[in-house]
Amino acid sequence: METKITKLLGIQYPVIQGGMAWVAEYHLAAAVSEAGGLGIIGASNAPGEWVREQVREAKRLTDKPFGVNIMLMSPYADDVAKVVAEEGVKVVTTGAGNPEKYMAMWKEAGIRVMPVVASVALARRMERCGADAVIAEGTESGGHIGELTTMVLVPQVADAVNIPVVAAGGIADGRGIAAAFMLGAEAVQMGTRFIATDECTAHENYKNSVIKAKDIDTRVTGRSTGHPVRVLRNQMTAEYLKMEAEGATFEELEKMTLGGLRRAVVDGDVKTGSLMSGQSAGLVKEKKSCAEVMQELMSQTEEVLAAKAR
Ligand code: TUI
Repeated sequence: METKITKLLGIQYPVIQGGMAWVAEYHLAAAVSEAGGLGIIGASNAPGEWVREQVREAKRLTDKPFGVNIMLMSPYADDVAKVVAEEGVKVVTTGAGNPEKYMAMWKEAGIRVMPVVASVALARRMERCGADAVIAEGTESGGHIGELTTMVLVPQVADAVNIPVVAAGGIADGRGIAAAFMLGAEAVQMGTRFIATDECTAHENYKNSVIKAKDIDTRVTGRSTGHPVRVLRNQMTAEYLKMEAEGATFEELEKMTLGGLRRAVVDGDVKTGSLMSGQSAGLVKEKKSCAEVMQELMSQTEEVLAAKAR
C-alpha cells in the first residue's frame, strides 16, 4: 500500500507506531518495523544514553527503518536530540512542543522529521522550518492531548500545508485508516492498538485494561493544570477528578500522578497508575502479534475502500 509517507520513509505500510512513554521501547519498535510499519522508540523523560542503547538494540533486531519520538517537555530533550543525530536514526517524531531549534541539526544528519501538531498554526510553522511531514493528532489520543478532534484537525491541516499529513487519534482498525485517507492523510499513527501486542513489554495488567476498556472508559486528568492527559479510568482518576473539581492546587494534583505511568506500565498497578490510553481502547478486543495486527489492518483497509468504491 504505497503513499507519499511510505515512499518518504521507505516502509511497506502507512502505519506509524505512537511514541508511547515507557511502553514504546525497542522490542515493540523493532516488531512494528519488521511487520512493515514504522516502529518508534519513545524517549519520554529518559536520558540520551538510555535512548542510544535502545537505538542500538533495535538495530540488532531489524534492518528496516525505525524512529525515535522526542518528548519536548523532557529535561533531556536537548541531549536526546543530539543522540538521534549521532546514532543515524532515520526518523524523528516529536511531541508536546515545538522542535524548531533542533531542525537544522536533524536535517544536516539526514533525518526525516515529523512533528506531532495539535493545531493548524503549528503545522504551518513546522512546514516553514523544514519538517518532512506532520502528524495531526486529535484529542481522542492517549497521553498528553490537544483540544481538537481528529475529524476536524486532519482535513484543516491537510488544507493548510503541502507536506504529507499523518492522522493520529482514535484510529485502531482498517475503518479508521480508510477514514484518515478520506480526510487527506497519507498514513496513520496508532499507539493504543500496539499496547495489546505480544511484543509490547508493558505489564499484562495494563494490556488487559486496554482490552477490557469500553467506549466511555477514558478520562482526562490535568485540564485545570494546563497539562491534559488521557488515561483509562480507575481509582486514581476518580480521586483526581474529585480533587480537581474541589479546586485542589497544582502541587496536590501533580502528586497523584507522579510516577503513575511507571506504576501502570512496569508494576501493573491498574488502581493508582496512570494508564495512558486513547479512546480507541474500546476498539481493541484482543492481544495479537504486531505482524497479525498489521496484516489485519491492511486487509480491513483494502476491504472497506473497495466496498465504498463499489
Ligand atoms: O506528546 C504527546 N503525548 C504524550 S507525551 C507524554 S509524556 C508524559 N506525560 C505525562 C506524564 C508522564 C509522561 C504522554 N503523552 N502527543 C503529541 C502531542 N503534542 N499532543 C499534543 C501536542 C502538542 C500540543 C501543543 C504539540 C505542540 C503544542 O504546542 C507547542 C507550541 O509551542 O505551540
